[in-house]
Amino acid sequence: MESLILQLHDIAAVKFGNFKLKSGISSPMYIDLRLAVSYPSLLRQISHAIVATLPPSARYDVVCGVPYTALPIATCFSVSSGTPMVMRRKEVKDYGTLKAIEGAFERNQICLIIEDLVTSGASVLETAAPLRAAGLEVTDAVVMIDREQGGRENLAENGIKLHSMVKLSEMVSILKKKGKVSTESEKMVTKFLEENQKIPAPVMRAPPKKARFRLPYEERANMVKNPTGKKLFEIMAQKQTNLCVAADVATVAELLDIADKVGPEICMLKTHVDILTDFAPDFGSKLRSIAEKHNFLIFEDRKFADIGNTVTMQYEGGIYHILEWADITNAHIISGPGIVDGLKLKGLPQGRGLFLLAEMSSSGSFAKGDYTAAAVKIAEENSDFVIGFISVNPASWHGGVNPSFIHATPGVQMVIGGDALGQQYNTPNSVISDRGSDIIIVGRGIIKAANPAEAARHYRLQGWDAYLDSCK
Ligand code: 5BU
Repeated sequence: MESLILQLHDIAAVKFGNFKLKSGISSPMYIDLRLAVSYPSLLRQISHAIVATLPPSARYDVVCGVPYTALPIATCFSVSSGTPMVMRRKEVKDYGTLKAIEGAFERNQICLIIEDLVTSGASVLETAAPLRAAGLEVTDAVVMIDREQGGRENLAENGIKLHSMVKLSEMVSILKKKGKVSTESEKMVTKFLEENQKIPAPVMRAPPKKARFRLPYEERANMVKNPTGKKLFEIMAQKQTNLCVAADVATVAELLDIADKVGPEICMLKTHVDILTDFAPDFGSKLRSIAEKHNFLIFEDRKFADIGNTVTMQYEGGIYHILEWADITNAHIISGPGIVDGLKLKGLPQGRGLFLLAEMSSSGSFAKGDYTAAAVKIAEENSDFVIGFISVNPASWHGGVNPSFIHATPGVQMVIGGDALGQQYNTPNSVISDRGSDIIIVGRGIIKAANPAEAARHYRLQGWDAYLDSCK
């Protein structure tokens, strides 16, 4: 132990002076164990010392280091003790697997947390929360240095027993004994420890809400005021589909062909009418007759974004007359709630519905946080017309989701990935089951498939299975 502490002092991982800590308080001593990564033999000694610190009664199946400083220490411990390791992501990615904990483990296994230094215990608790949310049990944490500032007590209150290799006061006396610290510095550290005995316990973050136990679509149909929203839920339940195909093709003939082929599998067909090279005034009636034949709704992904007065004209007029043939359209809220008032003025008398863009699937989208919350507020205030949202991870929204709104999510393919222009893909299961959405919107995954009808069937089955699973 003495030799380890002296080595830490030699590499300047332990310093005396006047330092400002993360918590804001000034400390006469600073410990930076990140430096240890550059000294393999020291790292090895640390990991051995940690094993020796644990009482023989300590039980654990896996080990997890608190990122980042304790990661190499935990790795070293794992390798030398043969204990499997898991890793906690500091920031859970918006996309991809959305795993907070990486590695192979099973529910109810016990995870030992390894940390370099404990002050209030906040970092250990930040790591314990996602481990516990992932189903692991956390009962013990082992730390190299206990700063004796309430960490032990705070962790005990959260059911974690702290084992420390050395206490800060012991460390200082060892260094004093070896002539590495002046009497004055030692006194300052003692005084500091007396004055800062307890840093308040951090509030433990609740585990992320799982988008489980969703109400069946048919029950939610009864909660919707808007007739189109209600109809959409009913179609989904009747046809057992939560699939919307994005028919991004260049000509009317191709669009009508796709609509007819995938029609039996879908609840909604999404169009971008302004990409058709040969739009003609009878487009709407032709598409509507296919929609009636197969019982699906038409969603024109127009993404209105202007002021209320302008969007009334864009919705009803121009060459496309979207209002005439699209059951549903959508709008950004960038211009404020007036856009919904404008669209509602035209759409509501015809029983049309509106999705608000609360989030987008593209990388770097600005539609998040307060913006998403503002979309929810506008939707709540206009629930006679707004039927739901374009969203990507409603399960992560603060305050949960209102089951009377429908969530539709683009950026769906059978494998996680993206395209060269920022689109990001998740799987049907992750969109419905993990992210709590209701409808998967699939474009190229289906329309570029050799057999779009068959591809649509696969997507429908996957989306539907995920829905059934999340109702359990
Ligand atoms: P894809 O081929 O599956 O990537 O097509 C996705 C479709 O969804 C495409 O029509 C986009 O315009 C649309 N989309 C999207 O990808 N992301 C969004 O956030 C919104 C719409 Br809103």
